[in-house]
Amino acid sequence: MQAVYTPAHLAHDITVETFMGVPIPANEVAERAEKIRMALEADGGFDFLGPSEHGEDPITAVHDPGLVRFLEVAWSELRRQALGRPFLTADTYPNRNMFEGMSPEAVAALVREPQQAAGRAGYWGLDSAAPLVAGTYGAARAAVDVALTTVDLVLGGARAAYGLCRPPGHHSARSMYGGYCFFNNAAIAAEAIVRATGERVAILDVDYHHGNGTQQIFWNRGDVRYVSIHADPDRAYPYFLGRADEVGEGAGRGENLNIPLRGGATNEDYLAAADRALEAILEAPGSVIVVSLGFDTYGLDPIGDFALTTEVYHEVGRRTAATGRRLVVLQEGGYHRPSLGENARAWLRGAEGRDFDPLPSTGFGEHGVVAG
Ligand code: SP5
Ligand code: ZN
Repeated sequence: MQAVYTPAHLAHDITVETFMGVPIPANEVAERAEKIRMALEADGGFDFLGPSEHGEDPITAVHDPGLVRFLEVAWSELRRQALGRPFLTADTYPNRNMFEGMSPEAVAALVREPQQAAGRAGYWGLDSAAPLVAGTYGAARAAVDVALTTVDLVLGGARAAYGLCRPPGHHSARSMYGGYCFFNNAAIAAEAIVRATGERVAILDVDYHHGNGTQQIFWNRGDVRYVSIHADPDRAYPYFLGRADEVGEGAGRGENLNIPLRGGATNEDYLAAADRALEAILEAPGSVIVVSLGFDTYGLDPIGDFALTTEVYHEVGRRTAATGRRLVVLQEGGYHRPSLGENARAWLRGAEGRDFDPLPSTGFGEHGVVAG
């Protein structure tokens, strides 16, 4: 299988994030993508290529140009304020209750993007856990190019191709970044496929978290079906979207399927959910599935609470490919670094109909090899 990768992600070199106001070691670190690259290289069955530049138009096809401009200048704006911060997060977010009693028209007319970086980050941002550093914009642009190059491979005839996107994308909405995500790589890819083929596209999101950004972007669209398996937002980020009764509106009514799972969800629970998800995808026409691939569903993931093991990734990859649709597989989350490479290898080998044997040389170190 062809895999698209660029070292440009290394410039998004974050070390610290904040969780409930407290600095903690960052989860979404550069080592994640390097672990995956090294495991796929060791496998020998993956051909790597770099992304080609696709410019800004495919980004503004799904994102507000104001978000793009903010992300481009946010770091220099912060520098101008000379606060000496290692990364940018917001001071104040516009909680919707700030505007209670005001009409939507009044809010649109009166509420504006502020000038200072701490306010602008609140205007465009979802949460305080998505640190922005000097190299973030370049890395996020490169991740979009990785996604679009993966699309090119599949539209050029590949049955499946993998884009090692970093930073990830699925929490990023039309006019909002957050959740370690800046541009929505999967949504940009899906939109590019719709525009290139005129076909309907399905997105299968198997990251542990609900892809609120992807859901928002296609909420009222009849041409992109979004299907997501994730932790119930009653207990997990992004908390305010991801419930089963969110089905889309207008032309998009019935095109959004959320499958929230309980804490401790097992391989068996997961495969049942995956079958439901794939069935829903096959109910609508189309020849391509964009997969938002996350491994934060893994049993040892530091921010997830599912109980999955490596072999379920091989099986979900296999079942997804068995739909007969072509696959644009794009990396989202997954934060247990010792297992990321093996889990990616398992999923992608499954998607190619190949068997999976764990590589002893990439066992899980101090955690021991986790048996299925
Ligand atoms: C792409 C992706 O997976 N984004 C995830 C964003 C999650 N942001 C909130 C992280 C909260 C970290 N919580 C640590 C508590 C561990 N019990
Ligand atoms: Zn996630």
